[in-house]
Amino acid sequence: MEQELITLQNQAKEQLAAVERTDQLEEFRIRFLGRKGQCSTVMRALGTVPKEDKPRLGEMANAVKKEIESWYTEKQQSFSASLESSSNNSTIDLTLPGRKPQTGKLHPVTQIMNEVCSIFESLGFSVAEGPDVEHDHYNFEALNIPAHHPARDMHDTFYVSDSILLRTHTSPMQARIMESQQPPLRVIAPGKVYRCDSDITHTPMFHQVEGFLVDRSISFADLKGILTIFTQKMFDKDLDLRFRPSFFPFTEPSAEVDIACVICKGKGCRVCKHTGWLEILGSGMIDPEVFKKVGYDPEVYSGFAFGLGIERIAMLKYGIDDIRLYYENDLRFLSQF
Ligand code: 2U9
Repeated sequence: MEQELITLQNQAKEQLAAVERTDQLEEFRIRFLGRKGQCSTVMRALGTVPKEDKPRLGEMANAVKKEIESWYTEKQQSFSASLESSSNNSTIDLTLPGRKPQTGKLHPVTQIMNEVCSIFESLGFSVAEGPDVEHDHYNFEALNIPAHHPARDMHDTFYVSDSILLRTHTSPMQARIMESQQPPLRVIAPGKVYRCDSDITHTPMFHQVEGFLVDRSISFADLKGILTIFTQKMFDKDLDLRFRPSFFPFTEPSAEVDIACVICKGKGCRVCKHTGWLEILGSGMIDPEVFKKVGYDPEVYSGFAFGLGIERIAMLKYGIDDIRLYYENDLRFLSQF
């Protein structure tokens, strides 16, 4: 019995030294100190030893059990201390709220561009994209912009060579389509355009959507109908709208479309320069000269065209007064949209 107690003490010491995790410590407790563990087994065996040896062996067994219990408690305390110090010293604070991952968003100009395109797509227009670097024939000549027109001046247009330039509008794409396809046609051309201009309402590169519809018997009423639906979907269905006479070389008659100021609702403010109106797009019936240049008979076909600047629409929609903010890549500005 004496030898058994010494072996039990040695085994417990050895096995506790090998314990590295709390689950192993719990297994140790059950094995040595549990109700059916080795210490209880030894205590029960005391009942079978001779009466005269009982006090001595009983005292010895109690001492071994106490020793094992104190080793176990010591190990348990060292585990909780190291757990506490690792969570105190660590750079990870498990009590902090989680960090929100930074997610990207579409640029506000792209958001408005997508919105404009999807409104026209819902009205049956298809989308065509063309080259940013254009031939002056498609950018000017085919659109009835003659050689002496001021838009052709180097102060307005970025020339790559005598006859190659950065497109100043997306209409060249439509001239290309008219040259190669027959009516009926309903097409919008979204994309980047370039003009030699820079101030709070102009950047040298900006985005446009220009569109046209050509068929038999198309009238100004069709133009008004489509552009009214577009404006109502883009802004507000109850917004007042007006068509104001204007001039473009490629349309006759031409009209600019104004909406009641989105800021002051037509009462007059700084944004609408106290007129109560904001110009949002240009439009008109396609000039018969444009039809002749692409080989359509103007006696058979008629159509309307329109154009809008995306940055301008985005500025009006979001109440931004400096266009350059869109291109400064300042996330404090961009992340608001
Ligand atoms: C073809 C014939 C005619 C497209 C049109 C406008 C009127 C227009 C401006 C709006 C603001 C450009 O971004 S902006 O400066 N555009 O006012 N654009 S009619 O006319 C066409 C298109 C294609 C074959």
